[in-house]
Amino acid sequence: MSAFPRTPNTRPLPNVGLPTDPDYEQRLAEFEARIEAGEKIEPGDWMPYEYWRQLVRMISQHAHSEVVGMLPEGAWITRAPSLRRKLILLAKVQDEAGHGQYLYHAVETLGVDRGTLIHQLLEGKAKYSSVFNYPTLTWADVAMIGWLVDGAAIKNQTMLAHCSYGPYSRAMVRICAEETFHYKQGKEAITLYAQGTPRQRRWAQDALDRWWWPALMMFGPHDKDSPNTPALMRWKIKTKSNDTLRQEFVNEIIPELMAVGLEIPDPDLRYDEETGNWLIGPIDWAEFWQVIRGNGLMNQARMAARRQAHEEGQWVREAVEAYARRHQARQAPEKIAA
Ligand code: BYC
Repeated sequence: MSAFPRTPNTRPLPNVGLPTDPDYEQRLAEFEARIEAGEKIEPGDWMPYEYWRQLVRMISQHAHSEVVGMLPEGAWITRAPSLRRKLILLAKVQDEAGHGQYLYHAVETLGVDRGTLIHQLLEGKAKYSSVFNYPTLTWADVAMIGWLVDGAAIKNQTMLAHCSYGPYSRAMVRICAEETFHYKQGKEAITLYAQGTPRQRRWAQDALDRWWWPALMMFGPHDKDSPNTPALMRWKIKTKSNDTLRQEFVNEIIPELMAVGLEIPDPDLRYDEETGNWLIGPIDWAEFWQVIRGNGLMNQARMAARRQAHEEGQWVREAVEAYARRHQARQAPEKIAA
């Protein structure tokens, strides 16, 4: 028996169409015309099965990433170098939990409840962002995550704020606002360290050396190796491809990192005058796929921490359910009287 029993899915089934349905082609044409006109698709609207499947896959992976993403930074809350930094970090980690909440809710609008998704994560069957399977070895890593990882996330999520599914796009607007604060605090901290004592400068450079490539991998494989991009772009879930976003991010962040005196850890890096692009060297995709398959430095520790948190939170879930039952029972007589 599973250590994490799956609760039955209680959500209403979504209104999805299959290619074998008699009216599929006509409904698909109407659906695509709405997207083309810039309309949002809302919960309960008809949608092709593949659109629904892609949304559930992507938004749930995103939700898991937010929650697992609390762990590398959370490990430093007790070791923050000042009260100010501790308050900032506490607020940031708390924000990430909130992002997970919005996103699990967004998936629930598609008829899959949170219990089912968390079950998939804890059973090791769900993906989450590769970047969170790397260790945070020094305090400068926490700052570098803010600048690089949140910076990469903002780039990706600003695009997703324009996506065709209403609940996901609206969640992104709020999340991006909060991520901007995360990015700024990380940039401020690294800027100070990069101009600080020789030891602080070494920490900042070392953090960049270790987080640079994992941050670039966050954008996913090259477009030619990205099986989901065609369907996602056809229905405007993504409006820019993995490579386009990665290039935009590189072009923006490299001058900023260089401006504070940091060296980009890429011997092949060069500026292309003709296109105005910074051209990076090859990404180690073998490492990327190893991490995604569960063989990164911290995959096992991350999942062990999530499972422990889930088990230790059982009493909270039971208390919330007991409260809801009591609340409902109290409400019922009032409703009858009304
Ligand atoms: N890590 O066809 P592709 C944050 C998988 S958290 C793991 O290109 P797609 C933060 C991909 O899922 C924000 N897996 O996929 C939190 C697919 O596998 P399946 C995280 C990856 O969907 C706390 C396969 O590889 N952001 O900011 O077109 C503290 C082929 O890929 C990754 C999001 O989640 C990866 N990096 O594009 C601090 C953004 N890349 O599912 C900060 C939402 C690819 O077919 N997601 N895979 O088995 C997306 O925008 C897109 O899903 C991706 C991938 C760009 C990530």
